[in-house]
This record gives sequence, C-alpha cells and structure tokens, in this order.
Amino acid sequence: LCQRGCVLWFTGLSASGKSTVAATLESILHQNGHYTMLLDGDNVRHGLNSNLGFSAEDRAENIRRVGEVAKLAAESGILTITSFISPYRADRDAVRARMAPGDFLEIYLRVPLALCEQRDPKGLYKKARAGKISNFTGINDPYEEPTGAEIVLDPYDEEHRMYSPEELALRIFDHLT
Ligand code: GGZ
Repeated sequence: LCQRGCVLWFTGLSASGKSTVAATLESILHQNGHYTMLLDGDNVRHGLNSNLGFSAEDRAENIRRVGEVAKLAAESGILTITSFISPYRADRDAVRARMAPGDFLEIYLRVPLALCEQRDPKGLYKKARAGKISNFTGINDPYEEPTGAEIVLDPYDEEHRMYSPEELALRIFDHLT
C-alpha cells in the first residue's frame, strides 16, 4: 500500500456505484489503520464547488479543484479517495500529471450505460431521456472511458448481478496491498 498518501480516483457513470464502493473502501482502510479522506459530489458540489454546473468547462474546473485538494491531502499522508464521474480523459490526466508518479491510481467502475439507466436510483436518466436535464453524462453528454486505469472493475457479472460493495472494495484493497 502506498506508504505516503496517495489518491484513489474513482471514475464511472452516474449510478455505477462509485460512491458506495468508495465509502466501503474507506471503511476497510480505516479498519486497517489508515487515515483517509473521501471527496465526492455530495460533500464537494454543495460546498467548495457550489458555483459549478455540468458544462464541459465547469466539470473541468470541478475536477481540477478536487484534484488539487486531493493532492494536498495525499501529500500530507492521507489516503484520499475521490468519487466523481470525471467524464473527460484530459481532466483526469491533468490531475494525474500534477501528482508524483505512482501516487495517483485511477479506478474505473465499468458499468454499461444500459445497467446504470436500469438502476436509475434518482430518476435522473429518466429525466434526461425526457429532455428535462441537458448535458447528462451518457445520454446527451460524453463519457470518455479510461485507457490507462490502474484498476478496472466490472461490478456486474454475466447475469447482470452486482457484486457486493464489500467484495468490490476488497478487490481494490487487495490490489493496493
Ligand atoms: C451527470 C449529473 C448531472 C449531469 C446532476 N450529468 O448519480 P448522482 O447524480 O448522485 O451523481 C451525478 C453527479 C455528478 O457529479 P460529478 O461532480 O461527479 O460530475 S463531474 O465529475 O462530471 O463533474 C448525478 C448528478 O451529479 N448530476 N446533473 N448533467 N450527472
């Protein structure tokens, strides 16, 4: 496991399970004696980034700020977990480029759009399909898949059953250790 801090950067579509797996991973890291910080839309888009929307420019600024905060935390020795769609490869790569080599681990939750849309826990895909949300990732806004992610997880098996968040988080933990 990275002895200093590092950034564990989740990326994936809305409803891919990022927040749940990230929170589960955080508690596993806690149980193993690590200091952690979890940044996700819930605690960042309402505060630090409350002035940002979902245009490409605003998403870039969202990710840039999150990346800078994560970098500072990681440099002070904290295992920093981030959970954002971060749909643009260039934005993710810009964060990676700011970090020391090896201190940025990209974790891609590879859930097909159709399954995210089927889950639709907040009804956002439905709204986007109905034209009530513009720029919704996967529907009328792009998601650029990672090409160099350190960890790629397929949370669903062939029968479209999701592995438990614990199982997925443990797979990441095993990879780290
Ligand atoms: C994507 C949106 C949008 C649009 C609101 N596109 O499933 P959620 O609700 O809880 O997670 C989504 C969250 C995405 O915010 P991020 O900060 O992760 O996005 S990015 O990394 O692209 O900056 C979704 C909600 O905000 N949401 N409108 N148009 N997701």
